[in-house]
Amino acid sequence: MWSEAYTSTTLPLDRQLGAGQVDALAAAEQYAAGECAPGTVPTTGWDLGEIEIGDAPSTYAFDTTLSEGVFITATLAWDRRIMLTQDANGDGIFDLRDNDIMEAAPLNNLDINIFNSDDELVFSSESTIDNLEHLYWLVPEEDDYYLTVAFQEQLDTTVQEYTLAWNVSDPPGNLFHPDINEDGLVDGSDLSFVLGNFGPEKLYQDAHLQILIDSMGSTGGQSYLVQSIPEPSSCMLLLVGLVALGGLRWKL
Ligand SMILES: [Ca+2]
Ligand SMILES: [Ca+2]
Ligand SMILES: [Ca+2]
Ligand SMILES: [Ca+2]
Repeated sequence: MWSEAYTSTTLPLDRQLGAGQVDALAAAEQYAAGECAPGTVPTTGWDLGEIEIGDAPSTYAFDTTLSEGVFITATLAWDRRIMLTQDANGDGIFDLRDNDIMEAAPLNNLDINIFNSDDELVFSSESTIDNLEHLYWLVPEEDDYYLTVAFQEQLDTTVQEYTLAWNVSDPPGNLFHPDINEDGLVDGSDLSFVLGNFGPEKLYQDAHLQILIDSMGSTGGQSYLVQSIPEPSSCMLLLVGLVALGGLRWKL
């Protein structure tokens, strides 16, 4: 699907699709993992839930011990209420030609927190101004972790519906073995193969070339993890869909 932002030099983000790129397969896998109520949850899942001001935070505890080096991704989103405050013809509908006015309610403030098995806060996403929280966190040591959704500050309704999506994943990237032809020596033949498939959209980029140059003359027995940039779009796409399904509450 092409985004109008893709061909425009003056529109940075698409009005519907944001960055204009989504990993639809990852979003489908995230959605297929299913809705989970607070409590013990699998390492991939989501919840359309609600929390009332004064409630204890909603807790989502992973059903397995997480290894050092994996990543926790979590995204939390909730609606902003929009009110029609000036309605010239009184039809309850926003009419541009009548100069009707819509105003946004202030945003309740929800946060995501991550705790370890000693109930110590180890990471969080705690924006004070957005109706979105997102975190991507490298687990520093093996432990049993849990996420919470906290109703931090009430600025609108006393009950706030939200959507939380999470997953636990291996480090991004792939393993690169510099002795490409597997003849037991990293040399010019490996280098020429990399250079022949080098560049944007090609098999090898700067990181591969650097590893190969650093390994020249070695037996090339080692593999290296080549990092790629994390992509939060699957959680984001899911949340956009779920918030829409949950029903935007337009108070007219
Ligand atoms: Ca639910
Ligand atoms: Ca109107
Ligand atoms: Ca917040
Ligand atoms: Ca070789």
